Amino acid sequence: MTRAKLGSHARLSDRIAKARAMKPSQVKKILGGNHMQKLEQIYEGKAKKVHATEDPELLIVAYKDSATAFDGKKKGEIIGKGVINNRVTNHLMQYLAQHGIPTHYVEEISERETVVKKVTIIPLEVIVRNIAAGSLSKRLGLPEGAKLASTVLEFSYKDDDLGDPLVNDYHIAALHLATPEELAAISAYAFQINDLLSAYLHDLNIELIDFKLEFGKTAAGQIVLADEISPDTCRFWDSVTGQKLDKDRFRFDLGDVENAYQEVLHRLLGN
Ligand code: ADP
Ligand code: AIR
Ligand code: ASP
Repeated sequence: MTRAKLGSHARLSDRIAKARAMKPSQVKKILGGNHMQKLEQIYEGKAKKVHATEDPELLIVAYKDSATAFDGKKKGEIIGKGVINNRVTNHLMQYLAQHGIPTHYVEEISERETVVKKVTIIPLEVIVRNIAAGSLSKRLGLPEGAKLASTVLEFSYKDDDLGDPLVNDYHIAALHLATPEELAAISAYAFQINDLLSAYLHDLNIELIDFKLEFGKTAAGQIVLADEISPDTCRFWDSVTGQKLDKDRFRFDLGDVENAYQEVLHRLLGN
């Protein structure tokens, strides 16, 4: 059997396994090769559009090239970003799923579009930091690049109008943003994701400096990793040169933005 044949068989069995976990209507669509129909747009955010599908439990997210920073105050475009962030996110979500992290990922249906499980987003930005940078450096006067003695976990209330303010466990409880049980599960997943991604990326000569996650609750009540994991939502530094391979190049006008995103895709997927 040729390599190409083996590859296509592997992909088919993956799809069958995925379909087995689904409802009959979903199985039919996936095995039949008919991708989920994109219905009306239900939301347009700063980086993605979200569409309904004929299945009330599934959505299609479509990644845009638009880029924003500083709560939308800085706006621009990073050509090809939508394609790269879609592919990078899906690759990393599948890696995490293989290592026991539940995610919203279902199926990539085009270079910019992915079917995901519809969740109720927990309105928290879950931020994990290994090295001081960005707002942590500013807030605590730590030089960018300073190694933190232990991993820092932060939560911000996801609200652009308020500037995504930092909140702690007490705010989260008082505002009913998440229950203590949900917060414990989210925190445990965040540390596990940090360990898995840091090790995986280190082998590709990428240092995972910090990143932002979002979690949501499925119709069945399961907490899953949602949204995206990409150069828009992580700080990636080249392990050897220290070069920034992420959205800081756009935020601070460092140039070579498209190349940096392309380089991350290349290291992860070889193309
Ligand atoms: P923003 O809303 O911050 O501008 P995006 O442009 O990335 O961000 O829009 C995507 C939106 O979809 C975000 O608000 C995100 O919380 C939400 N989202 C991500 N994954 C899911 C999901 N599986 N189900 C429902 N909403 C999701
Ligand atoms: N982040 C936070 N809000 C939106 C995003 N994308 C990510 C940044 C960075 C981390 O969270 O991309 O990787 C910490 O950001 P900051 O600005 O708080 O230092
Ligand atoms: N994603 C946020 C924004 O678009 C924060 C950032 O990435 O700097 O403003």
